[in-house]
Amino acid sequence: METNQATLAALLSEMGANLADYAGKDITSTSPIDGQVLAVLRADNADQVKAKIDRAHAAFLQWRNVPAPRRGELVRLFGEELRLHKEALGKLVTLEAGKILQEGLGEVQEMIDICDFAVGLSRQLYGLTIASERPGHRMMEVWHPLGVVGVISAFNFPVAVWAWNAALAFVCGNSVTWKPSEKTPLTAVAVHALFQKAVARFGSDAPVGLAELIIGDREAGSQMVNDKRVPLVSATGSTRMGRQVAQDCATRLAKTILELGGNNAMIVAPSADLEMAVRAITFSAVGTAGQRCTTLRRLFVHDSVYDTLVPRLKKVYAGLPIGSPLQKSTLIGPLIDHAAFDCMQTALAAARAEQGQVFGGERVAVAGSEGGYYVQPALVEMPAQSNVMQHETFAPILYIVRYTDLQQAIALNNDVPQGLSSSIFTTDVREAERFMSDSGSDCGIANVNIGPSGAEIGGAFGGEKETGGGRESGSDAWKAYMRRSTNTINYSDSLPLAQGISFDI
Ligand code: UN1
Repeated sequence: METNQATLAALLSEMGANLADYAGKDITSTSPIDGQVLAVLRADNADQVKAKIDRAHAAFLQWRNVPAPRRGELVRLFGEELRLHKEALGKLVTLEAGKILQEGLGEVQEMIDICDFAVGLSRQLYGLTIASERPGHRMMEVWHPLGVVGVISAFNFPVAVWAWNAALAFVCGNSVTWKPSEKTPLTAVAVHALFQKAVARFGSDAPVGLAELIIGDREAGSQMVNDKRVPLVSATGSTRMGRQVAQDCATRLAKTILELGGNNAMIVAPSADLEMAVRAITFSAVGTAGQRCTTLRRLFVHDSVYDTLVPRLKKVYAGLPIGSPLQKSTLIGPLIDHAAFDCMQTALAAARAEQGQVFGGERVAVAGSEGGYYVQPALVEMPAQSNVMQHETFAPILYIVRYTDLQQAIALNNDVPQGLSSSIFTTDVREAERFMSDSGSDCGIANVNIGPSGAEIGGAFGGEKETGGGRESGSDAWKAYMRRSTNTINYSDSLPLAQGISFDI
């Protein structure tokens, strides 16, 4: 505890974050590494949440008038702060979320990448010109800032998810209020401090309140979701939470970007490069201790390669280095908490009851980290895609099912309530194309010869069905953060009506 707390203090001070500003008794940040308390913070009460949204709204009214390329300059400066403090923030992610150092750094790199993307975007918020049916008329489409964007983020990507949303929101002319997971408030405090450093360098045209951090529980989040000055809520987390956000926003007809549960599959076809498949399966099934929304959870293996692939996987799984994520050699860090461990054990018991053969899955003792929940990642051979496989369990459990026919495997890929990510390993171009075709995978992400996790920020990120349907990050995801205005301009000296209607007065 002493060591982690000393590390925490050093990291926060390097990033210019002052924990005294947040000290309190409401929200406890616990390190999953050893289960020890890192800090206790105060929660914002209803008045404080309201004041933050007030400030964010006032900031929006100014920020929308700052030219977009200038807005991009602020995001560029923020990207510089992230580059300078990548090690510190990455390590703090490790300390508070339990990711291994490589993945903590990777998460900060995703923030840097989206900043770069957003800076370019700040000069490319393109609209269309449209042919008018009337003589002497011009039609065009213009994108305008939207307002305060409310962001709800989860513990497993405690800093990158905010950045995907915020970097786009800022260049689009919006302000942002952020309600991070109660499990990871410290990383949010650090990011907020780094953003304020960028604001200080930027100058006075960045209004106070451009970025507001709301520390609190579900109630604080709910207050933000229900505030009519927040036209867009972007929420990442459980399907249960997302359903509530969707209902609340629907009541006031606000927009949402929902990034909810995933139940991602991979098909390993007869022609697959099995060496590559083993590496991709392992990274996507056990990386982040199975706690990514893109984690590989279901594996469909063709009958002809099953007996080669599955024993190889078991061999790799048996040798995985499990331990403190601060140790360079570790590949599997802890689960976030005791509750996550219980969910994993419940799912494994259900799998056994459904005739699953479980390999691994037990708790692993790590010396010096007795309070942490470390597990041996589980491989579960299932006779069929049964009930337990319909659910996302946020832990490293990989269910394996044999298949004989590609159409059947694609049907299994799609036969779950979630629709985030999917992949196929094949060197047969016909199979690859079928998997990505209109009658192929129904997910937001469909990959060939890579796993379902670890997406780059340049593509639109999100999924269908219970995953929520929203898209964040690259491509044209920025459009969700703006409002579209269609303008028709008459530069003639007559007033012809559309559809040829005659209306003489
Ligand atoms: C998440 O787990 O919430 O594709 C997001 C990936 C990461 C994002 C994961 N870029 O795995």
